[in-house]
Amino acid sequence: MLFFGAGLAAEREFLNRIEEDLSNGRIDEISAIELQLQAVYEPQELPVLYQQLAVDLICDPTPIKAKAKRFFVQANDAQRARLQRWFQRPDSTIFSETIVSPAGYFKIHYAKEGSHKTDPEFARQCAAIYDQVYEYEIDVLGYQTPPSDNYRHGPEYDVYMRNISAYGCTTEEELVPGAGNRAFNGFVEMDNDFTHTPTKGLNAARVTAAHEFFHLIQLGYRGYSTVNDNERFFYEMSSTWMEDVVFDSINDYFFYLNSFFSFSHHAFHLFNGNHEYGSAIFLHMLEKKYGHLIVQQMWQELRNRDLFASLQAVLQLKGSSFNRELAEFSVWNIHTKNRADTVRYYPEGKNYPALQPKASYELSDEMQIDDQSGQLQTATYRFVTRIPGDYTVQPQFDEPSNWLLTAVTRSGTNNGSMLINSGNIAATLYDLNLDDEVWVSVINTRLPGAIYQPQDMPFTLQIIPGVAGTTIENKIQKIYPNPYLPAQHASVMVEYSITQTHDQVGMRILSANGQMIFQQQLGYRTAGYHREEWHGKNFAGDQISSGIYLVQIVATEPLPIAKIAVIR
Ligand SMILES: [Ca+2]
Ligand SMILES: [Ca+2]
Ligand SMILES: [Zn+2]
Repeated sequence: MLFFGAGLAAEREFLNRIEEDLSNGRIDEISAIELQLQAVYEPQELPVLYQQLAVDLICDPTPIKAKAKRFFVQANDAQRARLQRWFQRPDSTIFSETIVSPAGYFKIHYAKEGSHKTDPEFARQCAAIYDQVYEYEIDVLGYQTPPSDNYRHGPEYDVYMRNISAYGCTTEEELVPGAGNRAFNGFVEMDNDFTHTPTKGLNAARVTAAHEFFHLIQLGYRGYSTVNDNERFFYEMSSTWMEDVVFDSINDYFFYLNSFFSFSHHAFHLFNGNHEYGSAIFLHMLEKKYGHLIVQQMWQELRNRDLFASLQAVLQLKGSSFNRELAEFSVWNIHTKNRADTVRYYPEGKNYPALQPKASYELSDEMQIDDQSGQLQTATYRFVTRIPGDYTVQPQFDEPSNWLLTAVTRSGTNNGSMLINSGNIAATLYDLNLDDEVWVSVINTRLPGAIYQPQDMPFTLQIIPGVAGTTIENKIQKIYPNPYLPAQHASVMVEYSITQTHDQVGMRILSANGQMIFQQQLGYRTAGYHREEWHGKNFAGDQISSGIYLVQIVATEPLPIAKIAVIR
């Protein structure tokens, strides 16, 4: 059997075959999970059909185990028994040797002989590495210590050095009582020699320790079995980010970036064994803009909210929003390799691959792009100017408040200017010279549901030479449902358009006689179309009574008032 490094994304024979068999109904979800865990732990036991394939390096089966937990309930007895064995600690008669780390935080378990055999000196060095990681993530960065494992094999956190076709894995064990019923404890396994990983030896052990110990920390905030399929990527995104925070010079995460920058239209939350690691650069972007504590704040929020609500809550406190950062992410991702700007964008961006656009075009004449995108997908197009002059990019979206558009113009060594619009507002590109480059990204900001199921929505981009105006008003476009029946409707949606970008847009609800009963600061909103949610409650958090209410959006200037009827 052949093992390929994670950097060779084209060689995803094994995972691709599983995906294919799953979509054809040849195997079910539970079998797919079993096959992936088998590939990590006992590849020799795989069915012959799969053994013949080049089995990919599954970097970390932690999220596969998270998915397995969700399927426990619907598995039959035999399946459940087979899945359950991946959640048990390794056999201590095999992993019989132990070393307690110098600072006493960890106990390393390893085998003296057999297929899991570990060099005792390597195990000793790993023990010291785990202490170093603990001191950085807990003492320097300030994360809360992972919950105790209730003295299993002593008070230390347990790390098992095991021959696996992965870097490492963190397994969720027991619910910690009294922590909102979401915190868990667990244990860590990691490879016994790191000869098959792109980064080898002690450096691989270092990034793995930083990554897996951060998974243990995460479980203390929110166990991975309590999130849905579309939130699980964040565990990998943040653990991969953490590798580079603790060990800046190792850069194992570079190996995931080839795939990330080749498939730039993949959804932000895509979980395919590669993308969720590459997307760690989203957190490197946020770290550079707001400091490293922003990631910790997100984990704190995750104790009480779902993922996207947590991201939104934290970014709103910074005067930003998840949508805005998603739009800026598309701009940062253009500035890598030869286009890198380490002052304004990624500090290590010179080492990142160049983004592959979804398509490339020449700017000369009027043209139209018809395309489509699913939830949280970004479509990036590259244009090269053949006839100098001004150009207008006119987007057409059916639901304008679900879309953002960014445009970056670059000429020669000039990094150019960036523009973020939302909805059907035209982007005007002034004064392009011969061979100037323009990058336009179209971002679908609709949030996904609980299950990965992209629904493509069509859109068009018209490129028109010259400066074309778009007429847009300061106006509340639509309030729905109207009338609003609190017994039936969870909330009210307010759709509006604004002609200018504003740092602090607000929403007010007034009674029919003009008394303000509710107000919310919404933060930064771009010129264009937006949609806000109101839960039908007043300042005190009580449901309001029946009657006519006035809705007001305040941007650079107050928008004309719109009415809503509430019927209880
Ligand atoms: Ca223990
Ligand atoms: Ca680095
Ligand atoms: Zn992981």
